Amino acid sequence: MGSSNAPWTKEEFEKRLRAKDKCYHIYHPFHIAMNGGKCTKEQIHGWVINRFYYQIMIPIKDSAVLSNMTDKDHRRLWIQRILDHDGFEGDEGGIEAWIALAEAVGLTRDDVLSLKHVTPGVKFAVDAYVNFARRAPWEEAVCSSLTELFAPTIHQKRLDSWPEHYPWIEENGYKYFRKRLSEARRDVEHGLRVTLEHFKTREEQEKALGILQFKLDVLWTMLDSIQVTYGIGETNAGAVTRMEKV
Ligand code: AHQ
Repeated sequence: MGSSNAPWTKEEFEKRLRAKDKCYHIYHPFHIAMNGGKCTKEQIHGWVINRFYYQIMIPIKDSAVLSNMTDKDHRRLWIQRILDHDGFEGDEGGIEAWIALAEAVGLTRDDVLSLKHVTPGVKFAVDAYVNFARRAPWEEAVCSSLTELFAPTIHQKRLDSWPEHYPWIEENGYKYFRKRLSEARRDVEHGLRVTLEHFKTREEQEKALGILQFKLDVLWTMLDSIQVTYGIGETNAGAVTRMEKV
């Protein structure tokens, strides 16, 4: 039996990172309702509009990480993430694909671009993620992106369940989720290699688990704020009316 502070083997470390799937936002009541067909059109709109803020901040976050990355080989891999969202000649990218999702659910381009319906809670959670990534050592920021270990499952769940639950959503809206299935898997290949390599002592490995938990909490808190604002189902269960801004 190794001493209590012996580092985990890479296999054990990866197992503990993956075990955090139980805290993933696929299990949040709002996502369970959404993927179960219980959300109203207005709640879907609220989610698309608020998640847009997350989407446009990802390339900003990734640019901050890139600026801290001192190793060319890692930058060559990481820069692809920015292109995935911002697009490049011949591929409009993820931000445009998210706007296509917005139009497919019946929103306008301006409904998302204006950011006027982004809730304070979503903004604070996303900004906490971006500011963490700006200041943390780049390997820690890479570790925080490992929530994408669990992302293919949630993208696939939407592709499998939304068309039957929400037949009014146009097919063109699903391209973003399809795109992420391969991009998330490719991201994770790099992110996991960096994480398993960088966090060596038991204390560092425990810190990595804490960083992953922080990002899981960012995603969870975004949905808390969306649920409180829009509620769940026809009765808007749980929604809280905010005071009008003075
Ligand atoms: O669409 C998503 C995306 O582009 C990213 C980038 C990555 C990161 O750098 O933290 N995380 C992430 C995620 C995306 N979609 C979320 C979803 O539920 O649709 C999942 C989210 C993630 O798991 O971190």
